[in-house]
Amino acid sequence: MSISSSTTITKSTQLYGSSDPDEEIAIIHRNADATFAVIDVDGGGTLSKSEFTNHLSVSGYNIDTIDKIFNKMDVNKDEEISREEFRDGMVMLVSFVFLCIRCEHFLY
Ligand SMILES: [Ca+2]
Ligand SMILES: [Ca+2]
Repeated sequence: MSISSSTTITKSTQLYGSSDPDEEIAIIHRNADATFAVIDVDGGGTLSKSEFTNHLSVSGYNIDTIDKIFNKMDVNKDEEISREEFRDGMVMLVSFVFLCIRCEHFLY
């Protein structure tokens, strides 16, 4: 777990009704692991670009967006997303979405 992602979570409040940021991250990691297992069709323990693309295109994302998400998550640029990379990516994503929801509350 990187320091920056735990800091982001601490600033946002109570994502899943828990007041403990570590618990929230643990919940995100559990959800990430479950999603990871679904995407990892060959069970190899990493997500290839085709596994990732197949999963997200079914969810309605276009190829450009999928490419950008993949490249963001693939921190070490080995063209595969490891479980750790996926977990960090999900923490980033959930924090980002949550901040957007707060922005909307702020704006309207
Ligand atoms: Ca795989
Ligand atoms: Ca990687």
